Amino acid sequence: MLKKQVYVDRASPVPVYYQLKEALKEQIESGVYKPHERLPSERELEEAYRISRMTARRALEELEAEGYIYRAQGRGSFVAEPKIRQGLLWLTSFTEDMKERGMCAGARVLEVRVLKDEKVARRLKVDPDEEFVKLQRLRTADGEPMALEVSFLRRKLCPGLEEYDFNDRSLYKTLEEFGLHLGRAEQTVEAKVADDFEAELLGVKPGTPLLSMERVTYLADGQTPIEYVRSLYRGDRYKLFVELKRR
Ligand code: 16G
Repeated sequence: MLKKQVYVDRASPVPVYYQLKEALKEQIESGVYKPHERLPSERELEEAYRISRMTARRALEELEAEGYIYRAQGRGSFVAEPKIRQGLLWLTSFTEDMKERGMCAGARVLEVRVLKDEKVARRLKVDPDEEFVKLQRLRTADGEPMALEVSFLRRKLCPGLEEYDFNDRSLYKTLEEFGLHLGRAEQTVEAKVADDFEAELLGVKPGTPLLSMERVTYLADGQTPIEYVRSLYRGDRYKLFVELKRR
């Protein structure tokens, strides 16, 4: 199962497990090992590189935590599907993003509620007494959990939104049906690790890296806020892409 020997430099200040991990990562990215193909076992790595079992295990454990491989009890380590590359330029919906990739977007509604929320009002710079429709969903792609999302919509702009069944309906499409045309959004991205609740819903181990995104969306006039969203995307399945131009 060892396809190509990698060079491990014992004299290097870079730990051996790290060198091995980076080398295997490179082999996965360059297609030496294809998605769902089995990787060398801990024992095979141990023998091939004359390293300790612990060193081999650590390299594989970290590759798993970073989303490059998945491990099946008693069967070994396998190459994971490549990460989904998410562009940051356009204001798109999860449904549109998935459709573009030929995947089927799905949702499991966890909570729908009408409420007031001071923090959200502050984020949207609206009256603290305003009502929001809170919508919490687990988002799936071809049935696989991808993101956990909680959105707050200004109810007075879309009264009755809470009546819709968002298990099989796009939020952005529904807003368009209300005549609310979205124009732009402000978004931040930061790193987070999955806690027990998030991990369970997303089907990952607690501690898995997540991309935490916060978005405030405005209507086509560019200044009327409509939505505040917190999205937690699986860091082992997603990477962000943005094109930069030299100033
Ligand atoms: C995306 C958006 C979220 C929006 C949702 C609508 C990010 C970080 N978040 O997940 O703000 O509410 O799409 O999706 O991109 P829908 O129209 O498929 O329901």
